[in-house]
Amino acid sequence: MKLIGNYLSPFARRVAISLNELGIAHEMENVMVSKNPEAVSGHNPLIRIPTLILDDGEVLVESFAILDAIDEMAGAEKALVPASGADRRRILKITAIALGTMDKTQWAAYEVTFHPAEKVHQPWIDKNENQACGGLAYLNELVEKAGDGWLGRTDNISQADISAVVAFSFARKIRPNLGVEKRFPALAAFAERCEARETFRKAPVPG
Ligand SMILES: N[C@@H](CCC(=O)N[C@@H](CS)C(=O)NCC(=O)O)C(=O)O
Repeated sequence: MKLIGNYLSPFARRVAISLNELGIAHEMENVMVSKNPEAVSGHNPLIRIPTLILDDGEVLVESFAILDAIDEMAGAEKALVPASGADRRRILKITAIALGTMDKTQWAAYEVTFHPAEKVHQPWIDKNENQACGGLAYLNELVEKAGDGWLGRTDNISQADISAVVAFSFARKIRPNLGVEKRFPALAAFAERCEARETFRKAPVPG
């Protein structure tokens, strides 16, 4: 299968890391949508990444839907989100907060990327950054409670851990003004632990 995206995109990166954790072989087609929309437009009408092309040509879009599909392909034993019950709800909630954190971080960055300087609205950036920090604070507190364990209280890494770390590493990279390492030290340490895994190192945030 082929993943269209890039590792700066937290949405594409969480899919790539999840594929690695699930042991699903894939090839990465490195695409920056803003520079090369044609690489995506033929597959995804929204012209967004991640877009996953399966070996039989079927195309999957939207990271949450892709993650759900690859969990199903890997089977219940390996799946990164449990199939049912309180464990599933807990992990989906943490994952949703991590995903919202990615959204808010990206929107703060897009305000500058897609507007000329005189049209940038600083209160909108502040609002989004504040919400992103709310998400990171929640995740930081969970890490403190989890101690040496995983965020969703699972035996092995789950989607909650992957998405939380990807959200943190993305915010650290594209909003250096927020100083997230100092503000959320437990999450920073947890991210360092996860980023050292081979599955994360194979999908590195670009330098
Ligand atoms: N909710 C989507 C968000 C995907 C997304 O926003 N991707 C960005 C890259 S980080 C993109 O393709 N942006 C291009 C655009 O929306 O014009 C997901 O989780 O897959």
